[in-house]
Amino acid sequence: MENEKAFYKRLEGKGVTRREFMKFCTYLTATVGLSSSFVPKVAEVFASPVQRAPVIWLHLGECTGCTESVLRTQYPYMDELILELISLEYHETIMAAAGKQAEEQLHGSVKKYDGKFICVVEGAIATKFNGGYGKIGGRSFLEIGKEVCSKAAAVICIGSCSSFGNIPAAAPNPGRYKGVGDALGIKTINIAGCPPNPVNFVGTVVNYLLLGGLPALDGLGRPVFAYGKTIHDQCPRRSHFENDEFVEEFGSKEAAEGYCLYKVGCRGPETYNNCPIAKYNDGTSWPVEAGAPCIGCSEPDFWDKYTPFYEEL
Ligand code: FSX
Ligand code: SF4
Ligand code: F3S
Repeated sequence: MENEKAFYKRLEGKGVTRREFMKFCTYLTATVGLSSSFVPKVAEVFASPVQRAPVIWLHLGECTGCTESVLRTQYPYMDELILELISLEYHETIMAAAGKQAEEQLHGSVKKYDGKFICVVEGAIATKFNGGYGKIGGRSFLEIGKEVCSKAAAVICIGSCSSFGNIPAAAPNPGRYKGVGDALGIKTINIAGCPPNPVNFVGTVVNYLLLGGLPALDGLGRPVFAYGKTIHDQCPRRSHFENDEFVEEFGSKEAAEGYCLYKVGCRGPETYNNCPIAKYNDGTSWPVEAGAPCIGCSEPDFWDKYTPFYEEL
């Protein structure tokens, strides 16, 4: 109770009312596919957590867009996410330590939380020449991944690079980059997308803390609550598709009228993600709503498979 009071006070100090926070919890509960009776329990996970899961976040072959995406989680603010929900032990983009000190922090936290931490991996792993195409502090991504992931309670791949290889693995792929599961031969939870929606990451962690386990996954390791349906099946432009009302050119009258983007390359019919429902930037918009076709960023090999973009395949 005391903890809870202190939590709401901290939120207030950041200009977030209890009502706004509850609104976020309702959105999060619905996104992870739980009934509304779970809303108070989801709020409790943030407000008075029984345990804060230790998290070690690795950056391998990637662009840091996934971290940028998570940093834009409006509720909970990133510092709340770090301090209230998880105990972030290592994260190169936002940690103060650098160089030798950072290396020590990584080794120290792996040792301290052996078998108990969640390893979040951002980025793919180079496998050619024993991993020689990607290194940090003299050690290859392959070596770091093997060591850290083997000691984790669970490995969450954030983004399509760690999930499936993605852009680092796009042809001709000289470093023979692969997704983490593939490179290390392990099972991972894949929060696909380039970048993924932060709510799907937060939802997966909340599911873990609330229900003591991981959410149901599809055949590609993606949580079904987020990747169970295609973009096309949830798209507000779907009636235009059915009525043969297509945009043939960007900037046209049809584009202004919000017609279907299939003929300008929309891959929504074969892409599994919850963008039309969850949206980005705190529910502001998503590619198709902004007039851009879906380029299939949450599907394996999307870069090779779906280019050239903006053309009907
Ligand atoms: Fe990959 Fe994430 Fe795309 Fe970038 O790091 S999923 S290139 S948005 O940032 O890994
Ligand atoms: Fe399907 Fe894309 Fe058309 Fe939406 S815009 S209906 S996802 S093809
Ligand atoms: Fe990616 Fe398509 Fe959503 S490009 S962000 S899956 S609309």
